[in-house]
Amino acid sequence: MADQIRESWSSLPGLAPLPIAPDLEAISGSLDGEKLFIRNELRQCRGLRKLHLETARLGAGLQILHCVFFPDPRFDLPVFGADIVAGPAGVSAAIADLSPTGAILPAGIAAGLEALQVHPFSQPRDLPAWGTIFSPFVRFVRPVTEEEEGWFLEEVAALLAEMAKAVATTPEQANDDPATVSRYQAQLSYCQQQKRNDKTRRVLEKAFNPSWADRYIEKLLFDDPLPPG
Ligand code: BLA
Repeated sequence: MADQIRESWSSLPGLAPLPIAPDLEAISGSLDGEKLFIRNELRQCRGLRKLHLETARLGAGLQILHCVFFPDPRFDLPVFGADIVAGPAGVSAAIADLSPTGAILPAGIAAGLEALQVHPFSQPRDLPAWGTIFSPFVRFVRPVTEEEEGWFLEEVAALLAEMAKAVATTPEQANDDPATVSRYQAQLSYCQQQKRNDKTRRVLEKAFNPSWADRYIEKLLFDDPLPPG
């Protein structure tokens, strides 16, 4: 899936590096006596202020893929978000969504998602209370077979394709356009809600320490967008 995401970046307009502090690019820690490695990749492009892919491995056990495309609020674009958490027993959580930065998704994107095949996963999962930020199309499952893992990858590929299409065709609006301001507010709220995920915080606090985890979450994982203008 990481390769699929990197591949999707290559088609984006004006793709450019987004500087990252060297101490955040490759991180080592330890959790329950096991080594923890985190790799962070950052890009930006026209329409998206930040493309973030994090891949993490804890010893031979836990593996995490975390990815968010944060839009530039001047563009009527959703947030692409995905998270996969896998343990020795397999993937426990696989979630992917194009989340609205307005009251609802742009009509073109909603129509595109409406037309996609919905696969009959055997173990759908319930969203946590903070999950009100996700769209009605959000996929949150525990995939239990290779077939289901393949379905999830297919659905992510479809979301990435919808996103790329929208990025290519969405015009820029002014900083002081009320729509820009409201998308900025919606992205603040997206970041706020994601920060309520105690499971992410707990893993990072245990592997590093609470103040490191807090800084990592605030500055890298879910940093607030800059006010437009
Ligand atoms: C769940 N996220 C989890 C879990 C862990 C992490 C350990 C519990 C697994 C489970 O319930 O089976 C850990 N995720 C991490 C860590 C990082 C991470 C350490 O990304 C470090 C970067 N989370 C996101 C994004 C989304 C997301 C972008 O970062 C969605 C777009 C969702 N993760 C998400 C959800 C859950 C989860 C909805 C389940 C939470 C719950 O059931 O309470």
